[in-house]
Amino acid sequence: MLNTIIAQPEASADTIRAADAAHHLHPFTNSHNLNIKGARVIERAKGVYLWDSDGERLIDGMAGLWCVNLGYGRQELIDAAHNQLQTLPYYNTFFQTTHEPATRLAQAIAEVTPGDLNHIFFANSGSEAIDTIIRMVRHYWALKEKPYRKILIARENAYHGSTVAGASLGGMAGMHKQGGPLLSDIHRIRQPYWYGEAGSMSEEAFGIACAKALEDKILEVGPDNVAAFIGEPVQGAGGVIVPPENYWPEIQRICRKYDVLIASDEVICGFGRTGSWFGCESFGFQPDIVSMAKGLSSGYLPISAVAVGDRIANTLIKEGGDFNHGFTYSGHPVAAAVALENIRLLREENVVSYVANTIGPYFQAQLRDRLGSHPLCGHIEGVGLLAGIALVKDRDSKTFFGPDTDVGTVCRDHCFRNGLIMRACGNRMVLSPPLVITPAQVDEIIDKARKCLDLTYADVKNGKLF
Ligand code: PXG
Repeated sequence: MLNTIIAQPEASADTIRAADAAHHLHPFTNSHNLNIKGARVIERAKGVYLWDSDGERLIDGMAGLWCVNLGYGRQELIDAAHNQLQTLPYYNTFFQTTHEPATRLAQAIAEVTPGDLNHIFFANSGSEAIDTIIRMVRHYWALKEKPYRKILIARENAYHGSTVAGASLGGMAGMHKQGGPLLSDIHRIRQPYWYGEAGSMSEEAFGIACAKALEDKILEVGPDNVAAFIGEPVQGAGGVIVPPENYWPEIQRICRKYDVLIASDEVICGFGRTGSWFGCESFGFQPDIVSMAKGLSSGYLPISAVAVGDRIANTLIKEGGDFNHGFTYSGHPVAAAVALENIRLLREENVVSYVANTIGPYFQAQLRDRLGSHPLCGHIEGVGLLAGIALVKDRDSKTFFGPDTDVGTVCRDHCFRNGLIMRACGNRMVLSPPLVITPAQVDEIIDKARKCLDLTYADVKNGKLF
């Protein structure tokens, strides 16, 4: 049997689907429902397009899962992996050893990150980077003889990964219900979701109120018990929630006041997504520690990193002795070589300024001009090449769909059938296309999105959703 499985050079889509249903458990998926309808088999990709086993072309409005920033099929990234595989496919960095790809990548990340984020720890996924941050900041405070500074403050509707630590830190109710108990010493404050939660408050007043929630929480648990505050500059999986402009500077002021470290989770926002190298630059704050993954290698190979500022790093290095933490594949040479080439291409092709000055503004303007008045569309927010669209029952009275109305999933399925990947986060539709997308391709996404919003609206009107 194993021979047949391995030797099967070109399995038919049906064979793949059958094996998938029998043996493959998908992440964040109702496997029972998926197995009944069968998974769509994606065969190949180029630029911003994917092709399935029926030869249907899809435009990828999500850059995979917010990660394929340079688009698919970049020969330079393929060559970087190929060359590194031939020279040194694996070696670890535990045994008093290092290698060129990991060290050069650390140097390059130190260069592109803002401020004094000069020291880089490697892992393989965003979740592992988040675990690393938790262990590192608590260890830092222990070294500073304040072991009681253990509490991490995060936000409702934040996403920080799917390991026990990531799920605990994140604010996703559905995740908290499964696989507990969660990690202790984690507290959460409200999210800065102006359109959904501000009532009649102005953006400015709401930004201050949401930051004030942090100060209240710090005072509630005791400033001397707090290790760090962590947030995504823009919440991604939470539905692309862009905070009011004054939010992050105010958060920074409060953290500095109580000597609380700031951790920026840049797994989605990093590497150009918001029009700056890192989201914290777009939102006006300087973190003490940063997690990054996804766009670090444009998703071509799994790699993540934690960039550590001088304050924490100097203590760890000078006073910490062994840091008892790490992964077999920390700084994997092939993944590191690809990430380094990815950074080189981002720089050489001026991708970040293309997002900031050309394609980001075009994308944001077209979304608002062409979808903003759609009857289902309550509000559009976004920055750079990130956007979230709130689907509402009634625009004028700002009536949201109830939690049992899966309008987002219905819209997503229409998109999927009509050649567009647009993701639903609850009843918010989100877009995060490759950073190299052209204006004509943006138009194509918006044409398709408009059509699918119409189809979804027709379903709503026909009572199909209730
Ligand atoms: N932090 C943030 C901000 C993320 O977006 C992670 C950490 C965890 O990364 P890993 O590599 O461990 O998955 C993420 C990941 C979605 C979705 O449904 C988003 C993510 C992962 C899976 C699904 O939008 N983001």
